Amino acid sequence: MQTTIKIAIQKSGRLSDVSKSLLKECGIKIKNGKNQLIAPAVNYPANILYLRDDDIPQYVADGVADVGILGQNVVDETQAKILVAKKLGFSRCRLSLAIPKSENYTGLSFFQNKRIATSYPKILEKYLQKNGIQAELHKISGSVEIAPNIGLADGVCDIVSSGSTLFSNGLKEVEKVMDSEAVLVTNPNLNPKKQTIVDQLLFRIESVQTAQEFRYILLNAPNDKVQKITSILPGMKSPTIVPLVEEGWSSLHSVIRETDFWEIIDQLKTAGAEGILVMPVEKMIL
Ligand code: PRT
Ligand code: ZN
Repeated sequence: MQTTIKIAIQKSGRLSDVSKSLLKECGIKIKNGKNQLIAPAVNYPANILYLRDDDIPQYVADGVADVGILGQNVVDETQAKILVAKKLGFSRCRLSLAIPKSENYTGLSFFQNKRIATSYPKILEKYLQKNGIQAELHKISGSVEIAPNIGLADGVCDIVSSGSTLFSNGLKEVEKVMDSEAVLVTNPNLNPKKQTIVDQLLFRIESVQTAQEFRYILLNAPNDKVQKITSILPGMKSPTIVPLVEEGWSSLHSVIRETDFWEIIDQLKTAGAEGILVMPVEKMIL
């Protein structure tokens, strides 16, 4: 019988669509039935399990799922025995302490003997302990930001992205407890056959991630400018140079880092480049 792996992703929420897109970019097509708990991949030896993100660590630790995609914040809070195999670079956020705007913040000692509402009591407890602060933690599973307004807490420890939720609830961010992003986790005791499939998945993810950093660039230039332009292009190797039908002109093709592009564009134009086209790269294997 063919070995398959189970990949757990969030059923609905912030990570749901991005996780599905990542699998799609890795060439994994999911046979989707609405409201299914589990769906097979059509062209890959995997089944997709749709779960609440908080349940993913335990499912992966127990081996019910082999792989999971979820936030590092949830991994750390659940403390399940799983391995973080890859940072995925999306759904970036931070877990922060915040207090009412009107309060004068004097440093972490502000929280000494105070009440803090949070959905992340384990991470917070560890953080406060490390910093020698004793506080009363109130575990709340949703709408943590309203706790100070209703007199339930003196401060909160919650996920922050743009900061607008804190702001609109009259709170200010005062300390960052941790940075977080989506990660791919695996069961630590995968059998060799499953490990091979997981390694293949990780390889595909790397190719997608690498491609996102690069752009394919095409430009035209008079032949006497080609050497100068080539020296400006920080390509992976030397660019491909193809003669144009128009006498004395060439087309240069290369791959550059997205971050380099804006820095060299003016230099390329000054050096005589024309008709510059920049395109996304879908997959890239270095
Ligand atoms: O139903 P289920 O349990 O599966 O989902 P959930 O409601 O627990 O999680 P969900 O979908 O809200 O978030 C999933 C993951 O996305 C989190 O565990 C984080 O890793 C990541 N993430 C990224 C965020 C945010 N950004 C985020 N902004 N998770 C939550 N928020 C919330 C935050 O709790 C606060 O209420 O958004 C608000 C703050 O956002 P700003 O932009 O106003 O600062
Ligand atoms: Zn959740």
